Amino acid sequence: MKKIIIINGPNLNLLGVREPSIYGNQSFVKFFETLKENYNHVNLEYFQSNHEGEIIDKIHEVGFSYDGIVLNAGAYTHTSVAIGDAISAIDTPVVEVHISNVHKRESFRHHSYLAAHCTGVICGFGLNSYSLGVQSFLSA
Ligand code: CA2
Repeated sequence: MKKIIIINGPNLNLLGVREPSIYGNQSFVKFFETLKENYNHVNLEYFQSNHEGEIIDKIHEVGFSYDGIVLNAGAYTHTSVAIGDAISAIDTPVVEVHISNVHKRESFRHHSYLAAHCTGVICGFGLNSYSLGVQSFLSA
């Protein structure tokens, strides 16, 4: 069974609670339950942190044994050289995902410090971006 982890960064614990017009009205925990049912042939895990160092620690922890990381680093995507370095230091492939289409938004969201180290980037499909991210590791 493939081992895949979804890692969410800062503020994504507020999904479904605030800003539903951008991020929808479903909590991630609820969405994750459904995702696990739909992908019951996959060992799927979920981790969320608001702290850059904790995200890096998790990437190091799983990055030599898991089959894939679906990473929404939130705003750290646009600021964190350190998370980019962590991705390039591990063996496990990483797919960068975003709920919103970052290219339709402010210009500071157009640049990613992570994308160059990732297998690919998926954005703009709402929570379905995560399903597409998981799917990408299964068809690979
Ligand atoms: O679209 C995405 O998934 C983002 O990664 C979300 C980040 C944003 O900084 C990126 O540019 C794009 C922000 C996550 C904030 O999540 C919230 C969820 C509910 C309420 C408020 C914030």
